[in-house]
Amino acid sequence: MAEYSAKSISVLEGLEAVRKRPGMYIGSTDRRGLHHLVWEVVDNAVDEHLAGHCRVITVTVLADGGIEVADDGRGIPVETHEKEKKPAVEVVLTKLHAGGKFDQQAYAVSGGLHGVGVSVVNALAIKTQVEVSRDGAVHAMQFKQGKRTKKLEAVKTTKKTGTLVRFWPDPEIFDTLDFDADTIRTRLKETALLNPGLRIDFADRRDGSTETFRYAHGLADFVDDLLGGRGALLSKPLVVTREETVDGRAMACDIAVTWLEKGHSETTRSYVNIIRTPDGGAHEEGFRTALTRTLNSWGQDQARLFVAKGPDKVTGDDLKEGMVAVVSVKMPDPQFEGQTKGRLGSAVMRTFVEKAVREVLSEWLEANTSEGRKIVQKALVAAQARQAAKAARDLTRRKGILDSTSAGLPGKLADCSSRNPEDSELYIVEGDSAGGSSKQGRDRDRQAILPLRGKVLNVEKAQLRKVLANEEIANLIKAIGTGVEPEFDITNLRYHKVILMSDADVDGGHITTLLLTFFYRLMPDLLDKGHVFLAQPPLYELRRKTTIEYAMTDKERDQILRKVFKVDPKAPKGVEVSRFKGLGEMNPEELWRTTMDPQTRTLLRVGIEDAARAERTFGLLMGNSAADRRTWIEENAEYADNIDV
Ligand code: 0RA
Repeated sequence: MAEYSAKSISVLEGLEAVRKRPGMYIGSTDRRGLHHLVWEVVDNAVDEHLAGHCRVITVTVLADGGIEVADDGRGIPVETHEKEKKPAVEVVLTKLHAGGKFDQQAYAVSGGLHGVGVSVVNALAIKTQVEVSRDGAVHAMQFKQGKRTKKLEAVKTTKKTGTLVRFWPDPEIFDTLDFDADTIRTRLKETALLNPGLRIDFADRRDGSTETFRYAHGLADFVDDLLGGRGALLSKPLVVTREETVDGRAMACDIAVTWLEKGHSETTRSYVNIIRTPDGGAHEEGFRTALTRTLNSWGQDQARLFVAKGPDKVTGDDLKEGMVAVVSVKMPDPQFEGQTKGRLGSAVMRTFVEKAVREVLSEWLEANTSEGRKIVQKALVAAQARQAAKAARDLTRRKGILDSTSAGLPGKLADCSSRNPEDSELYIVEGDSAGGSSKQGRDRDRQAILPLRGKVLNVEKAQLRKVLANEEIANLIKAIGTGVEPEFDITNLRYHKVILMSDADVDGGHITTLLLTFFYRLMPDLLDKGHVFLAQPPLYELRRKTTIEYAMTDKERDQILRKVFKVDPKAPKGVEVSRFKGLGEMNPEELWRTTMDPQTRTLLRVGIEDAARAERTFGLLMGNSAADRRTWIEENAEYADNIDV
């Protein structure tokens, strides 16, 4: 970086313009604008850090509502400015756009609102005090509404260097003078996360609180922070760092990325010269392109483990699911685009980031094969779900299900007489014979039955999207009434309890898994709001004379034999132990008594996490001779709320 002196500071215009139209310089005069003043001064100090001269920045909200920002940088130059015949620091504080001249090889934060400079803060403050430690002394001066009230004066000696700016926003300008500690804290934390090694101390004298932000690992720490305790797919984030001079311009990119172990929401933060780019742009595009291309071609090479052809190809959207990433780039003179200038336009950055990510990721994948597979696997599940969701949407559109005026209910639905969704239940029953006995055994007022044909739903080896394109599922969507995402509308829900009732065997397990995957993908709110349940038909009936008990598991059977019948489970004398083979075998009365009577039944409420697990199981079940439903439910029962309704 070039040496600075007073003569390299250029001069543009006066501060009257700023006071006349503050919005032009800081966006607004509300809370947001007020806080911009702080960012402006802090960003100047961060520039000193980026130039390699500042290690600690201290930000203090004073007891009287003023703000103090101190850094241990070089200090704003104090010698006389040749042209202005004033101390350089005075020029910096009183002339618009006057600042250090950064040459093309360097990058700088260039100020909070795109480089308006600390003079804007001075113009909009009722009082500003500056203390520059430099050349062996502390040099102080003071301003009012941008006008000098005390000339620069060396007030004491010091060996240190640095700049301290203390200001009180002008009540004539701002709608509010109330600095929000949380807003400042969040911003300072973000600044520290983006500048590994930089320490930022924050103090709020109004309540005496203090905090220090310092992150040694930079963006990896940032990603951890964004995870907020949620489990990550990778043992540690993938990190890409590169600095290079391209056509004489210094470019840098720092990226950290991981994925949520569970969950689909995407969090990507991107920055250019520490300025947030909420609308992304060239740097994000380069990152995504490299990610998609590299992972796809690597996945295909991996002994065709991830068959990436045709519709199963991983797209950028699939990789976005559950992604948590921070993309921070630096370059001189970045071009911003869009209405709010929130998008990076500079195309050189796309190429630069793409190349860096491609090279680093390729190498990383060679060394971290199993981690790489996890990423591709997750994206493939997303790809499949995306295709399934599209198929289901196309289907429901075609059949006019989402059109609330064509309210035709499926013929197979045996509806309840109640029209109040709150006390209505829908039993989704596998198989015609179980459908028959549940229709007879139910409480007709409140319980509706929708039989689904097991045969049609034999999901083995079938793709989710094919399963969803079938008539039975269309009936299900009609019966529930809400439509599917993205048109899903919970206010049209026809039953507050949607209960899946299927056999405790492999087929039953498949159907349950399929239905939960379906709900998870296309009606997630239904799960989130706790409307989905699993019925729990018993496995055993235990009978002695008029005493009848039911057991859900082998363990429960033995417990009941011991505690209720007081017999040895190994030789249950006088007790008839019979095993239910399937729902279809129970007569209507038995089905009511064991599984449907709200007084005695057990329902498992399925949470969104259980369904997420079902979705993963669904992948495993495809083409696999799978685990039996009971094992599956036993595993899931730990997580599902075991509630008696
Ligand atoms: C102009 C030139 C130099 C530093 C600064 C401004 C500067 C400004 C601020 C604002 C807050 N803290 C600051 N620290 C430094 C370069 C000085 C040199 O070459 O020694």
